[in-house]
Amino acid sequence: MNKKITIVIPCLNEEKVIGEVIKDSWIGLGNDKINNQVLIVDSGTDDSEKIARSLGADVLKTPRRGLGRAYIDSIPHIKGDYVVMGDADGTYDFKETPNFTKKLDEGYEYVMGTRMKGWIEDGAMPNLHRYFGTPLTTWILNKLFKLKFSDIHCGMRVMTKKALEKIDLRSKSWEYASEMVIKAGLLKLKTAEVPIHFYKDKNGRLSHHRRSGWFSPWYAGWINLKIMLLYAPNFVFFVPGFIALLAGISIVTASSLGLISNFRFHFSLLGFALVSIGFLTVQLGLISKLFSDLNKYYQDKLTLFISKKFNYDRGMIVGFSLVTLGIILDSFLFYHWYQNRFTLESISIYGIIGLVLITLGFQTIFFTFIVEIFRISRK
Ligand SMILES: Nc1nc2c(ncn2[C@@H]2O[C@H](COP(=O)(O)OP(=O)(O)OP(=O)(O)O)[C@@H](O)[C@H]2O)c(=O)[nH]1
Ligand SMILES: [Mg+2]
Repeated sequence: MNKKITIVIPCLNEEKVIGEVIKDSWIGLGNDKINNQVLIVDSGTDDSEKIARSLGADVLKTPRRGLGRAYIDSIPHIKGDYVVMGDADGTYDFKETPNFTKKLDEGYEYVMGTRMKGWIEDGAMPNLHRYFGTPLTTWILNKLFKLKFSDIHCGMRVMTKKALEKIDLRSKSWEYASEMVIKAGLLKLKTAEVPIHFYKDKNGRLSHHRRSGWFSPWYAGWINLKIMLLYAPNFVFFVPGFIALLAGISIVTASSLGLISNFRFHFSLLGFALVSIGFLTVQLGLISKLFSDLNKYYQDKLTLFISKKFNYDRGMIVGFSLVTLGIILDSFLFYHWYQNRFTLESISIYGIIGLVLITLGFQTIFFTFIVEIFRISRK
């Protein structure tokens, strides 16, 4: 049996163009108004709603809270098994819908349109977006999540309703674009790309970015990068955390073995700072993976090990042991200083190692506490 299709179109004061867009949508849906649906998510104040209803579209009125939020609002009102997403501005051509739904029939779950591999009308995309913003942010996302998309900002994208529900969109604004692609990757959905035509704004219509001023696309890029980093805890926490930790341990060890003779004190301080920053960063990364939404997507060995083996008693034992060991090491130094009439003639590397251990110990104690606070707060 043929799948039912819903085309979801967020709309913010698009009365100049929405009529044509809805007519094209029905063509893309084979004019089957019984099984299919065109759903306009309208947050505007102009005549878009009236035009949409007169052309047989369903209209959901929602407050103006951003493009991502408009899509989130639409989800309970989608009747189709397949969902087509796109703008109300006539820059995408919904007559191309069958090229996408064909892919879903073949078993794909999430299909991105791509303007980069398709056709872009002259003047449809500013050069800055076409040759800088879009390729750069697409490249970063692909690198961070090991994906191979060519146009992550393409507004035309098609997926199964199940895939959309699994993606569980959270972004309120333009960054929804990246979030969907990232989660399609993290959830290992079967993905594909379809080249599309991309048209310039019709006469008289001004894109919302242009209505909001020159800063708007830069801000869109900034929040898209933010969402990429929020879903990349390995890159943000673990890689820098472990590098700092290893570098710090190596420097402190090299200083204490006498392998570093010049600026020994400064190197020891550097090592101390790196160890403590690195350890803290890894701990924050673990907390993000254990107790946030990231837990759904990141079930690696270290996280599983900590969630199974780490508990309050063990954390406290390790933490207090490190602190005690550190205090013992530092008390030798203290004693020496006391005996020597409150002067020290050279730098004590053991004193520095002692401080490192005390710091790591206290960090472990507070990490243990925060983990228990999160555990007890969860039902
Ligand atoms: N419901 C709703 N729709 C919105 C909102 N903000 C933008 N839209 C719609 O989202 C679609 C995309 O907006 P555009 O202004 O074309 O932005 P864009 O296509 O991402 O950016 P350009 O590349 O400059 O065209 C349009 O159909 C808008 O009407 C909102 O807060 N609520
Ligand atoms: Mg547009």
